[in-house]
This record gives sequence, structure tokens and C-alpha cells, in this order.
Amino acid sequence: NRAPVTVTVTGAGGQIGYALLFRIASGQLLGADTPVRLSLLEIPQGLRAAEGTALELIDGAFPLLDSVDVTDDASAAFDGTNVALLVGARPRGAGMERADLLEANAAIFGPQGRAINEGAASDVRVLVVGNPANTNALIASSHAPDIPAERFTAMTRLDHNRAVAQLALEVDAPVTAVDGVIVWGNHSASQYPDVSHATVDGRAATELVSERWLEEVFVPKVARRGAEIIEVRGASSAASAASAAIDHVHDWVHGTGERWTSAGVSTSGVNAAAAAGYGVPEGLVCSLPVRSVDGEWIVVPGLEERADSRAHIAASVAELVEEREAVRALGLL
Ligand code: NAX
Repeated sequence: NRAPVTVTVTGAGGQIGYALLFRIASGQLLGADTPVRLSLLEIPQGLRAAEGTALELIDGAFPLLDSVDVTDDASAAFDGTNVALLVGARPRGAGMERADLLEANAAIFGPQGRAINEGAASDVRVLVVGNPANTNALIASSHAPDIPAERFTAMTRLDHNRAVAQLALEVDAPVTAVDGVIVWGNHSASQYPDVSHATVDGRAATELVSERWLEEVFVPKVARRGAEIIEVRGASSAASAASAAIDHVHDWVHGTGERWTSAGVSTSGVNAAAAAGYGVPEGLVCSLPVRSVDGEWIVVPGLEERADSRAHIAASVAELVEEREAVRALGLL
């Protein structure tokens, strides 16, 4: 048997944690031949819920589950971690300004970044799910100077999966027939889901759907799907978010082959030139078309973007720059 891989999940007592942990334990994150050691981090108020989930994980008698630990100490939680899923975050409370939200989350993701820097395994991969995910990833990364920025990513895979599913529904094709969708920018309402390079069974998506449907239905539907789920379900997306987190890390570890997907990746380092080609400056965590090659996310370079796509991308990137400047102004970066 292979040595167990340590997976840390923060916010483990929350609703995404509850959907995510059982799929990790069953082998869907890292594969059917990789035992996992789960390390659950919570804040004191969330510890009981996480402990309860840990009891249920034991009750699953998962053949691949080596152990489960629960703690409210970040250093312990990230000690030796290979995969860190940062799900726990501070939600926007009533009357909270955006600067307050960024500040409250910097107080979480700064120290967690530092703890990862100090204790994580040298191959650590970090996925930030907790919102504002892109900027939280940037903050964590900036507090982990010894770890390449490329290892800190933000989740836009749920947006990507939503875009694939909506296109498939519209043209009445299975999701497996859809290829080449891209989600650009921030994981927020400003994101740009783009089908201009997408195909369905090899045919250009833009020939199968109308311009009007794309602009008036598809883009707002994908960007506001989170709000729709809250309205219909009475709670925010949880199992679909967990599923997207599984997809992101699974692809990161196992590769994507020729297909690409979308992920919030660092625009510094190996991907700086490809990002610049789309007008995205260095020093951000931005959703881009990516392939996973030899365990690294590589931005797909040089796709031709139409002028209106460019404008959508630029608007979302401008929001990322604004968030970064706000965090910097607070001295948190
Ligand atoms: P819940 O409120 O159910 O759970 C969050 C948990 O995090 C709570 O148990 C809380 O005690 C814990 N927590 C808070 N601060 C912590 C800290 N410093 N260390 C460890 N744990 C901490 O929220 P849930 O529905 O699970 O959502 C979690 C996060 O995912 C939210 O920030 C949410 O906005 C974000 N989402 C991101 C998505 C994405 O696509 N990137 C989609 C789904 C989701 O909305």
C-alpha cells in the first residue's frame, strides 16, 4: 500500500465540509489507490460539528481512510499537509462593508498561509474555496513566501461546471459532449463565462446557440447561479461546491490531458506571460483556461478573444485589482 497523503480541510464543520469529506474519504479526490489522513480545522464554535463529522467518517469504515484528526490549531492542522482545502471563511454579515469583509478574511487567510509556509509538505497544493476566494488565495500565498505562488489556487470550477451544464442543457447534449468552456476573472458576479472557444460534439457552440441567449440568459444565469440556489434551496450551494473542489484537485493531481478547464491561478511565475496575453497583470489569482500538466496548472496561451469578450474579462480583472489594492491599503498583503 502507498503511504497516506495528508489532506487538510478548514471549515470542516460547515455544509461544504460535510459534503466534501466523505468524497475524499471514499477516494474520489486522490484516487482509489491512495490512502488519506484527514486533518480537520475549525474555529472553537465549529469544533463540535467537525467532531461529529469525524465520528461519521469513522462509521463509514472507508478502506482508504487512514485517520481523522480535528483541531482548532492551524499549526497542527497544516503540519505535513499535502493538500489543503481552505473552505472556512468569514461570511459577509449585516452592515459589513467590503473592506470589513476583506479585513476579516485576511485575519483568517494570512495566519493560515503562514502556518502552511511553516508546516506543510514540500509538494503542498492549496485550493481556496472560502470567499472572496481569489483574494483570499492571494493573501494566503503572500504569507507563504517559501512556497511557489503557483501552489495557491482559488476555486472557479463550480462556475465552470455550471457553464458546461447550462450549455449542454440548452443544446440538449450530454455534458461529456461539451469542451472548451472558459470562466474568466473573479469568482463573483463579475466573472465571464465564455463559450467562444467551446464545442459540442466538435461543433462550434456559437453556431448552436444565439448571441442573444448567450448574453441575456447564459452569462447572467451562470454568474448568478449561487443566488438562485439560495433562493430555491434555502441554503447556499454545498454539494455542488464540494464536487467542484474534488474535480479541481483531482485534475491538478492527475492531469487534464488535452482538454482544458478553469481555475483561479497565480498570474505570477510560469503563467505570467500567458496571462499578460489576455490583459491580466501579474500578482493576481485569476480564473483562466488551464491544463494540468505534470502536476502544474498551465494557462492555455494565445486564444483569440473577441472585443466584447475582452471587455468582460477586463471588467472582472479590474475588480480583482481593486480587491488587491483594498487589501494592500489595509496593510494585509
Ligand atoms: P458554512 O458556514 O456552512 O461553513 C463554514 C465553516 O467554516 C463553519 O463551520 C465555520 O465555523 C468555519 N470557519 C470559519 N472561520 C474559520 C477559520 N478561521 N478556520 C477554520 N474554520 C473556520 O459555509 P459553507 O457553505 O460550507 O461555505 C464555505 C465557504 O465557501 C464560504 O466562504 C462560501 O462563500 C464559499 N463558497 C465558495 C464557492 C466557490 O465557488 N468558490 C461556492 C460555494 C460557497 O459559496
